[in-house]
Amino acid sequence: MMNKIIDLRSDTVTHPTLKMREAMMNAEVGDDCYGEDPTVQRLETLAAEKVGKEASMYVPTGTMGNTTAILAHTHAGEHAIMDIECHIYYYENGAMSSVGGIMPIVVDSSDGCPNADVVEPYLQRSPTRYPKTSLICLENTHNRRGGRAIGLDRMGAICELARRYGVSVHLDGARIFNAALALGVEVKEVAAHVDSVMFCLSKGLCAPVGSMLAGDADFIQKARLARRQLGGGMRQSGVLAAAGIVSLTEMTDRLIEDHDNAKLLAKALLQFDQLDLRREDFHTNMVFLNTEPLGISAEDFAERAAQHNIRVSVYGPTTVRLVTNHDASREDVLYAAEVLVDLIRSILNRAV
Ligand code: TLP
Repeated sequence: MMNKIIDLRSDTVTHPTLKMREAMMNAEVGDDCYGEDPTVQRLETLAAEKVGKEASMYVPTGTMGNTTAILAHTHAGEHAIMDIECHIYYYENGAMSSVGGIMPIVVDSSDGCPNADVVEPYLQRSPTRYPKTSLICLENTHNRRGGRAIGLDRMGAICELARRYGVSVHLDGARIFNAALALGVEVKEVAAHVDSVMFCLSKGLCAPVGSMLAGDADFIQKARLARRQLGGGMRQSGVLAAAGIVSLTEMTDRLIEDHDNAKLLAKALLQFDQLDLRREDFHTNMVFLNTEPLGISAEDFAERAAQHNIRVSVYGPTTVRLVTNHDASREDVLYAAEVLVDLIRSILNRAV
């Protein structure tokens, strides 16, 4: 058994690279609440350029980025429409409601991008008799939909509808660089039709901390007030932003390795017809596995994998998620695949 623990729970487990640590040590800093941190300013300019927006703001987490966006786009008592499996609804502890007074309308769509014909009736409702719907939230790549990269045609359709009704669109693009890579387009194109986009530096891009929220200058001004309300105004945050600059300048192209490794992992698992996996479902750096055909819970599967030093995350009673990342090399992933294949084989053999 390999001594090293191969951690495939998430790409959030990645450690900052040596270059990041050096950049952090040498970062020029100032009090960012006075607008005086040159490293944060460099990061914000660079991030805005990358996604083709006027301005951007550095936030400690993706969750805070999404919440500040919702606060800046809406008023208490309004509705926001989103996919039922999206991170904002599923994982963010109701921040939009508890902090922003926003009521989510959740819709179900197999690829995670709300369908225009399902959304339109909400936008047509009488403003005097119903709450106003002021925001649509999208997610790309879509985490709980298998790390799926949602096509630009799908995003375009919902953005066009939103524009027709004067409704804003926010994109949770935590993994927007993975999406662009999988779709074979520029990151700017993925963000082109949305009003705001949040993306994370701390996932596959390996920064220790931090996400960016981008949009037009007026929107980012409002978002800065919302960030302060949430306690997200930071001081000499250039120390952290320095790592984010390395993320954006040196780490985006390498995400292809994560995608390739996920495909290797998926390929090994595809041999089990019982698992009902489909090659076309592996878009980016995630592999989801249903443990039901194995007759065991996801919890049980994760425990057995951990006994072999492979860490996976439990995503539901019978759903396991594996995420390839910078800290698990191709060899590590091939080894993990071998272990998991053996494990699944032994479970299936015992079941007959
Ligand atoms: N996702 C984490 C967990 O919270 C599930 C993970 O391991 O994938 N949007 C999306 C699509 C995300 O996947 C995440 C984190 C976030 C937002 C929030 O980012 P952070 O953790 O920085 O608040």
